[in-house]
Amino acid sequence: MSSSRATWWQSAVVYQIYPRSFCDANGDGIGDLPGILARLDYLRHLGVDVLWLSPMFPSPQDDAGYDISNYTDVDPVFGSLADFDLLLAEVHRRGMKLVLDLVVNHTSDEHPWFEASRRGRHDPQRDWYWWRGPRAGMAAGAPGAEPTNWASAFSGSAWQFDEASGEYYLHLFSRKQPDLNWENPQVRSAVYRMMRWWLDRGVDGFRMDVINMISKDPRLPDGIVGSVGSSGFGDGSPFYICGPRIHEFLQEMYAQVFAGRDAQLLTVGEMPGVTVEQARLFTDPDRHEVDMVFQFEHVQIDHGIDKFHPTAFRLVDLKASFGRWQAGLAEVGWNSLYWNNHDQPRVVSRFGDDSDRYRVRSATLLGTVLHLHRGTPYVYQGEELGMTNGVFGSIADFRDIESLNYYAAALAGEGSGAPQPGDPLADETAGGTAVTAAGPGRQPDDSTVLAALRRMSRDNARTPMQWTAGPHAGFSSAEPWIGVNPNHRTVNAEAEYADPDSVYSHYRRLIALRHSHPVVARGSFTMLLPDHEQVYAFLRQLDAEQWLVLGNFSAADVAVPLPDAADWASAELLLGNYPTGEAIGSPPDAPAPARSAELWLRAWECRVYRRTAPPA
Ligand code: TEU
Ligand code: CA
Repeated sequence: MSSSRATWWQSAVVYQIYPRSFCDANGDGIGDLPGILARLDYLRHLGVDVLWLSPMFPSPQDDAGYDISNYTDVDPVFGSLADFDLLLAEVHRRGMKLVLDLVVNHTSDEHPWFEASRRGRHDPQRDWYWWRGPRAGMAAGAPGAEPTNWASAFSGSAWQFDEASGEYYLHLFSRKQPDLNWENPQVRSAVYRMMRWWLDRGVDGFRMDVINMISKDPRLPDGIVGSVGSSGFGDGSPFYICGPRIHEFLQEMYAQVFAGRDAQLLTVGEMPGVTVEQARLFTDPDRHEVDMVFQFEHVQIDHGIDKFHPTAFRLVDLKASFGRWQAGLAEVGWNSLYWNNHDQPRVVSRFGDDSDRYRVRSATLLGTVLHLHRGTPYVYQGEELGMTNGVFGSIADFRDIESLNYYAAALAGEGSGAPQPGDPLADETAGGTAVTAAGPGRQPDDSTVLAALRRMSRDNARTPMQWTAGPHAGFSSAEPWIGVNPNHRTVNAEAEYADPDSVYSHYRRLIALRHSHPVVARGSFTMLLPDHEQVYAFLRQLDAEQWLVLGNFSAADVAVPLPDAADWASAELLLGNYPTGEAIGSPPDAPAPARSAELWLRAWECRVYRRTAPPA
């Protein structure tokens, strides 16, 4: 976070751990801190530099820990502070770092701060949250009397009526996640005190949850109706995404928490809806706000009216987005690079091909293309194994509040759950006839909504880590809190660890490339063939060293129409994802058209070439 040493994280790779699903050491079916401790050598061997721990703080677990009731302790389900201190010491002893999840846009409604605030209108901590009376001219508690028409991210209104005080409190996420009022300086200093407490304990930084939502427009205007799916609610995001005081708050946080600390720290802000221009301001090191942000463009590229109305994925759209972010933060600021986290479906199932034939190829292709962009890569647990989306039979198999609320709202005909005309999922489940696509208000049959959840639910990321082919995938000795993917019999760490052609071994090679070749961390980025529907191609260059990264996002052979293809075809091949033994260019079967080209790629193939840049 400080000037000259700011670059350490430019050649680092971060590994995200979702404690509930990583490794269960005490046999209660829920992952825990001693389980993470038991797997540190696996992570060290993978080569990652920083571990990001999703929340392990005391929480009623309404939103799987992102609803915190005590910021300076560990939830007993995950262990104790002593377990945490031992884990931190062992992470550091292995030369890695550990960053925590900072969830301060909201607390749990069981946090003492909120319990005080809801005691009554005159409680000294009332103003620590957003309380408002009913909409003018409306009776408190009456439908539509909410102070604004904003939707919650988890379906329904963003306001909860409190009978006792006759007022409403704001919750952009679940009812049990009331938003903190950052306009109140006491709130801010309480948060900074807590952050310093963890840094003093040796933590190496923070991933900051929806941190660009902490500044709201205090006028709390209504949002435009009809842009939040068809829920009838208004889109309040223009009034809380990157709000009026966001830069002031982040600079104050830097001054109060990070300034003057000589530890090599990392901060990454999760920022739904952030633009390239805003990200340049947030990540400009001279502005002392955050080191990097998580932007959402590429993980919303297949969203229709909402994430549960997914549309077909188009490579040119993905390249357009990545190309803009690479160019936009080339001179100032810095990109994070991620396909997966605990909120996104598994990328190999989403943008790749998770069939047995192409799972390994497409998983290694996706990893290669992402990791060789300019920015700091994040690996989400199981991504390094090519784990796929889960298997969910009925709604009973889901656990995620966003999915369960969406299902309930959809079946009640509320919100945008109701299938829309031409909605691919409606067609898919109704055997192609759009009979169920009857528009808003009509009860969809649950198979339509279930199909949407199977594809996009966050639970796809939260199935237990697959350590072995054995019972419960070696995650636990007991029945896990959420179903294990049956493909753990073949897709597991034990099988992949020593297999040179596994996804795991390929990720090790990718991470080693970033550690050993400065061009990966610091080289310039140039997108090639932006309009090609199948090929992802780009150059990285540092001084005279030039790398070409190629990826075929399809199962069909493809020629790579580059002007200097012949030269590249004879350049040094640094990395590929086809068995090293199989020579390129000697096709076993009848030549396909593509194969006559100087440079062509097989199904889901990726290649990385290196040469000395030809004189300009
Ligand atoms: O996620 C914020 C966020 O943008 C997601 O909730 C997103 O809206 C949703 O997943 C898209 O479907 C952060 C955390 O990563 C998430 O797990 C929490 O649920 C949320 O904040 C509230 O803390
Ligand atoms: Ca456990």
